[in-house]
Amino acid sequence: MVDRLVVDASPHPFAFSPPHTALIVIDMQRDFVEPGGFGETLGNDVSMLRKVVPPLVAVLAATRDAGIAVIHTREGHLPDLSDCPPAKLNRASPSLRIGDPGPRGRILIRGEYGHDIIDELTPLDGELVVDKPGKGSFYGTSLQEHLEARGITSLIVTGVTTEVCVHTTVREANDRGYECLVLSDCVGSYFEEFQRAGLAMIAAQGGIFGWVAPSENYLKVM
Ligand code: C5J
Repeated sequence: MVDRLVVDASPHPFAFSPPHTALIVIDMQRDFVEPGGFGETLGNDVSMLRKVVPPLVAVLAATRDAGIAVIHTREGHLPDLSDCPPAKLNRASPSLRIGDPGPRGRILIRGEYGHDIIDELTPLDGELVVDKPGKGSFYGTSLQEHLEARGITSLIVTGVTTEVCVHTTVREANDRGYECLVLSDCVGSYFEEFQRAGLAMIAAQGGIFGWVAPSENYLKVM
């Protein structure tokens, strides 16, 4: 594996060492991306997120071919909801709350069909799947220990949603010293304006949380 690659990115080129890098695919679960799940119950148009799937499939394939580590995350809760704070459970007026039975199983509950990752992005054996109770991928998980054990210092970030779980994860990672490149067409939001602003916030102020690039720039160097 080559030791250094450079992606044309904003606000400046992103250099990374493939053996010390992981692609993180955040919450590409049926509950967010398909009708009948958590995203839709909150009143969102889930078709907005489908557009990230084709570029993400290409990025996942190229990353696996290059031998770079792949990590998937899933947001969700234990069946007894003991890890779901009341503030999260009771917020808003969804048509179905977390834990309620929906067309794809109980909403956002581990082990249910809707909680799992969409077929196009199914994890391979050996790829880490991080189950997280929160929006960030570090809170309440062993992700940091896993990254440290493997000497991973850079993250290529993809998944949904840009302004919620992607942003929270990038901010958590940035504070822990990880360098994050967010692939702009491989992250998605239910809201066009949040997608635009969410990406702009990451690269603003000299890259205050990280770097942003379209996936074609990443694929060019793979
Ligand atoms: C949300 C997420 N939006 N994965 N979760 O509640 O972004």
